[in-house]
Amino acid sequence: MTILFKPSYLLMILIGIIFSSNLIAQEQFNYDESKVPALVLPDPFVSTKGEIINSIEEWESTRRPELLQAFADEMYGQLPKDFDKITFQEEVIASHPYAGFSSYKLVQIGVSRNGKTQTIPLHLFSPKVGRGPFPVVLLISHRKVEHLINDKEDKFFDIQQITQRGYVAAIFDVEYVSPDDKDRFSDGILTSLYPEQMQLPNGMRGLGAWAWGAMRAMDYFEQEPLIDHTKSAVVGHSRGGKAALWCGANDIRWAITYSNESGCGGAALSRRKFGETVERINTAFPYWFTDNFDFFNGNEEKLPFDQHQLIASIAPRGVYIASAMEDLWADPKGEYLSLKLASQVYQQLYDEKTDLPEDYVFAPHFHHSGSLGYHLRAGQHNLTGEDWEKFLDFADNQFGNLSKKESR
Ligand code: GTR
Repeated sequence: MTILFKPSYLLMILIGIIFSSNLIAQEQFNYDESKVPALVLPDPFVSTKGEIINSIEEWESTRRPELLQAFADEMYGQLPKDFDKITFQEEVIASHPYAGFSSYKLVQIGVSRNGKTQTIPLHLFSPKVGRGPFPVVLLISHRKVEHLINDKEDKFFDIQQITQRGYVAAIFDVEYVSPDDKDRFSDGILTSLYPEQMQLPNGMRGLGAWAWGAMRAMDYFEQEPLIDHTKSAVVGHSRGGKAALWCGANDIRWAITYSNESGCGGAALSRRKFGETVERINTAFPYWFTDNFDFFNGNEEKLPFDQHQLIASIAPRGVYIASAMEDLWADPKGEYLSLKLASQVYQQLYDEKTDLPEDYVFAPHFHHSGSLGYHLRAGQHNLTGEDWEKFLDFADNQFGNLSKKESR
């Protein structure tokens, strides 16, 4: 008996210590709106040389490229585009949990550069109803794909809803591009294909590699007759949502970019310092961003940009930001403000009539307005069936797919 009691007693003490130290750690972060500093944000419409940007031409030839360059140099690292060869090896998998209404194909994407090859498995579920070509949503996943496919209760990758609404559901695990691990992140393309990036202070790191991986999936979509790649969306949750924004901003082949609860380093404005901060993210996840980003630890005001300008760089294509009420760590209000500020570029340059409200309401709500979408849902940090439902509603509108939803 004593032997049995001792470990559980110790365990309780241990849990107590972990719980209280976690509380202390959380208390160091600001969750009080009144403590958010007055925001002085860099202007999307003024170039680094001080020129006023008045036209689509000036935005696309000057401002957008210089913003993307600054984000690459200081935050996400370079995004190499060159490789020697890409191949797609397909295998149809007949037996799977969604076989009643969906076909499963596993595609091995092989990318070669300088005599080395990286292989990335891409999983595709396509609707059995309808003939296609189908629109596609790609999820950048840092969770194990095998689990997501086999656990039908987990809607993180909602295969049933996505395919039954007439979309191809595609997913890859970042493990095969750059493992989501401090000690192993360079084991993927940063060793096999782009080793020189590791030597550069503005070199590619984890998040950039994941964005690169999504771009290779798009290379596959472009040549696959089952897929209408002009109706494509890249989706990421949290860390994946940061990578999705970086991907969507750089690669104009994506019609919609979805960034779910991406917070610091994603949709949230860094200068608000609400919830996770630049210093905290660089300390906990030093392998996500380029080395230069460390300079901004506790120094957010010195950033030559803020995250609204990353979202604006996606214009005029679709952008959707989502937040959850219990996810203060990701700063829901900061995520919304970024989108709202980015909407100025859609309105003033691209003449879009977006009408995202001025004031942020901290209650469940959504706005789908032209190319821009937002929702705040009740509950915790996660990607859920409810999020997918809103995402697909927005995509239906963008792609004129309303009939598919109605005929379900
Ligand atoms: C947290 C991290 C966030 C977010 C999240 C996630 O630990 O601080 O930036 O990316 O993980 O990916 O779920």
